[in-house]
Amino acid sequence: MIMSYNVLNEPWFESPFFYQLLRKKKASSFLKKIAISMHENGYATFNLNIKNELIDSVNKDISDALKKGVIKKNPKIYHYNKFPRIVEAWKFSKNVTKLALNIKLKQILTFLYDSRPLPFSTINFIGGTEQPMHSDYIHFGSLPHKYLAGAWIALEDIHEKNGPLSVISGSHKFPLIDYQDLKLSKPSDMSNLEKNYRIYEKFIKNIIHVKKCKLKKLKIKKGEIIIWAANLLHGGTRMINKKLTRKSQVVHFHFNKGQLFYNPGFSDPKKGVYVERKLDIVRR
Ligand SMILES: O=C(O)CCC(=O)C(=O)O
Ligand SMILES: [Fe+2]
Repeated sequence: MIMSYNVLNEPWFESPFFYQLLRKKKASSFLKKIAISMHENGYATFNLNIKNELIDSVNKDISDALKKGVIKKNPKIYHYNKFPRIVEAWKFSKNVTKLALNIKLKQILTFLYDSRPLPFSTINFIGGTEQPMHSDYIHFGSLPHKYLAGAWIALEDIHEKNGPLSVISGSHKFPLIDYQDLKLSKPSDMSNLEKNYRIYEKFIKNIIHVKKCKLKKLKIKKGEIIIWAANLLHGGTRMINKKLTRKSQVVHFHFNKGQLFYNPGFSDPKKGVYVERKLDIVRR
């Protein structure tokens, strides 16, 4: 636990001075386009020409592990349907690791955060999550703030019926919310954390309602990638056809500029109380 740590030094693409900063950057138009999308919308989608064979190998590794029953899952409270959320598959699959450590993705994130990306939490999905809208910042905090990104890779074509990821463009600029803002006290166990998290989810739902936010479904093709900024609201839409699959892999990244990574579920940032998260960084 670390007390009274307070620095405001956010990633440059989140800065109000973004366009001035961008002008000074030497980078390809591809990188600049992604930075503009991250600044304006809080997410970007692109194609890095990931080999089809690699994706098929990831799918096979996950399906084999499921058959053997050797997988580790997210806690129950984050499951909203029968489909498992398989965490840390990189520990048994070289292909999951290879995908998570994609060099071009690393270059993009390094440019955006001006810092070395630290890939630390992989989740492999078989079906759509149907997870309500949320910001990953309620799960993973950093100091300085907002050194967090998500990268979501489609392992098959994503379309209307298999539960695409949806985002609220621009919501990364909404104020950071923690449990204390909602007047919730520190949970003593998972069941209390669940109570808090459900209240958080309702709060986000209300925000979306009163602000009349529009959800955008991102129907991307196999091999394409979505990245999102720390505070972007996103979630899994309904799987209209429950018989389908929606294979995808998420990697969360913190960055080397972060001096402390914390678990907001058990922290009280405004009082300077942070429960540190030791990163289990994806490595070969
Ligand atoms: O894939 C989804 O539907 C949601 C995943 C997600 O929110 C996450 O991994 O942060
Ligand atoms: Fe998320």
